[in-house]
Amino acid sequence: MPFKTLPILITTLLIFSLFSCTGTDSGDSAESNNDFNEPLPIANIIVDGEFSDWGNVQIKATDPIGDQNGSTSADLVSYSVARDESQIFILIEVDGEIAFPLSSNIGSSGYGVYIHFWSNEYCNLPEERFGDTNFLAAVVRIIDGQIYSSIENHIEGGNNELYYAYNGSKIELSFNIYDIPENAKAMDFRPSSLSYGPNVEHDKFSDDVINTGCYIIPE
Ligand SMILES: [Ca+2]
Ligand SMILES: [Ca+2]
Repeated sequence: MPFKTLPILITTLLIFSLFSCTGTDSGDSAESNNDFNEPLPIANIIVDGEFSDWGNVQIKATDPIGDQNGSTSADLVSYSVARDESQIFILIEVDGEIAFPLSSNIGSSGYGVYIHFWSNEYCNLPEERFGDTNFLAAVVRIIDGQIYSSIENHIEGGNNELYYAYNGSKIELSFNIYDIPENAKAMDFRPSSLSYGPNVEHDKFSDDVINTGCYIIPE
């Protein structure tokens, strides 16, 4: 019955076109190495505030310069991610210098990365994203003159160890690979500069995973 099968055929072609665009075409954004369905790069990173160990790791995504609220310490420029057999590493670069607080006229502030987990390998199907409470937040912030760091586990609750070191315009972070939830197939990273209180001062990467990219989680 051609009149019945035609709409089905059109729908199928539309769905196929959609997947062709979002799933396999990675060449649209010149600034970001946001290929989908790629593994986390492996690198020997030491969290020590010295950054030559990132030399072979491609920048994953960039953020515009000058789009922040407040000082250049809040202005995110790029981020990179890597792993070894036991740790996930994140490198964030800002336009100014990494600073705690972000500037002298604000109090509690710092840097964070929101890490979402997906049950498919492309981070591209909204219904496949784990629930909004199912993510990690890696946060380094200053409170009353003291810097605190933790990876807040929104899957099981509680905070785990987040290591950090910074120097000049960059800060590197690491956390244990076992903090990744079971059954997650892929993850995306949303770096942010953060401030708390009346003088809002921050910047963040796009909430669109098309811009920030996606990584397959190692088995
Ligand atoms: Ca290092
Ligand atoms: Ca920026």
